Amino acid sequence: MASQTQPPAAAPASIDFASMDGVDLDHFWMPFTNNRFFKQNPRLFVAASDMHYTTADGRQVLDATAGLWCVNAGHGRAAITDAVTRAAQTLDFAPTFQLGHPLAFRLASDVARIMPAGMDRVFFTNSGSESADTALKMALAYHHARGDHTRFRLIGRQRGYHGTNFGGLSVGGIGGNRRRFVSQVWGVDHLSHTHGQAVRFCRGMQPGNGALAEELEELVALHGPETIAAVIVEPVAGSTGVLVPPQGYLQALRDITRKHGILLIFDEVITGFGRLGKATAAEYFGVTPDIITTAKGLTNGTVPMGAVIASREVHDTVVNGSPEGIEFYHGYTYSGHPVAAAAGLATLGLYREEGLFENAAALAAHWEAAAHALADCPHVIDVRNLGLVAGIELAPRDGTVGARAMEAFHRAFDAGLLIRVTGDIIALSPPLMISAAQIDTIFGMLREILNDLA
Ligand code: PXG
Ligand code: PLP
Repeated sequence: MASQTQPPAAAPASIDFASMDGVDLDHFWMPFTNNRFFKQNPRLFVAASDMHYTTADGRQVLDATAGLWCVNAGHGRAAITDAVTRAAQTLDFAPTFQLGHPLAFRLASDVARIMPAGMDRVFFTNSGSESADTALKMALAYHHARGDHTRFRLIGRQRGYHGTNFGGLSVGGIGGNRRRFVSQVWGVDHLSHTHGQAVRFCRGMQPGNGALAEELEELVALHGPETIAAVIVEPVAGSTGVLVPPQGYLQALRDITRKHGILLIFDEVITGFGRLGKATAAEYFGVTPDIITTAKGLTNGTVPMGAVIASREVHDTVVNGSPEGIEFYHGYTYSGHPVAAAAGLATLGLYREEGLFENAAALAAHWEAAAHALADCPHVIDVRNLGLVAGIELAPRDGTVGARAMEAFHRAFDAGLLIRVTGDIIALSPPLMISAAQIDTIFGMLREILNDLA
């Protein structure tokens, strides 16, 4: 009956932020969640600091996933929370449609500074999903501004994840996310994912496989280059289980797209901001796309924000090639929100001052060795890694894909370790402030969990 009658609302000033007292689980329809299971078996965090969460029952949980791949500088960093507080007190909100405020411009400059050469025009969004849709629309606007009116096709990849809005969903390659939503963007096609003939237990990059990128030539031949606007890929696919590209693959995509006048978009929502030990995967792989999408690590997850970084060429074509007036009919109420921009400025400052990208790079070899040491554990059928990312694939239980990994997830949580699972793959991506000792703790705990798992 409690769900029928609304409880009296608490006065916000009286809320104890770290308390579950009086919390009703009924009203919040949770995203990507088995709501019925969760509400019977709630697992809740009430606080976080550096590498650890505190659970509602007062336990410490070591964060091996940087929240959801976003808390790259570690939790509760005072430099960021202080900046957020001061920004909210100074300028709670200001429009960026035909108006502006200093923080959005400052952050755009700071982002541009760490992007590949020539990529220095920054459009703000509120999430990775919005970044993906913004990038796709930017590509269409670019061709339109050039008078290339027939380029409308968008090419994604199987097992790609570009968020859940209609554009990103359409170029995305996860059947379960797409099938129920029939009205998708028209004219989309997909490349094969890069995990087809992947070498199992491969350390770092997969061996070269030019044929995979050559598939793009086949799509170009099929559809005609004059119909293709853009190709969007994650440099390393994250959500579908850490799929590391073959040597030379991204450069081959770059060469083929350039040859045919197609824009190349790297979705760096996960790989951006130090995950591979560099500011971007573009820098890590030495391949410069035309557009980069980011979110997550931009603000350390503290305030929602994303950014789409366009090359000077893409920006100038759209802005200078449009009639007088608004050049790009696109934007969000909260594009460049002052509180989010303050979080971004403080976050990028922390990355610089603490050398967090360099820390990730320095620990990558230790991380790789610790991950691959699990190769002899029961159920493990593959281990893959790059930078501070690892995927540990388990054999599925008969007939119940995902059940074994989900049990590992619950056991890990109860033992004090936060991991991510997708299907039967465990995906790990700790805050970049992690130490070698904490890496050993993560993989030591995982070994015990896997040894105990049926
Ligand atoms: N692109 C990529 C490459 C992503 O990884 C998005 C776009 C969408 O971002 P938003 O902010 O709209 O969620 C993502 C998000 C997981 C997991 O468990 C991954 C994401 C989000 C939630 C969970 O792997 N990636
Ligand atoms: N729906 C309505 C009715 C709106 O007025 C707006 C923005 O003004 C939106 C959706 C889009 O919201 P946002 O700009 O936060 O994405």
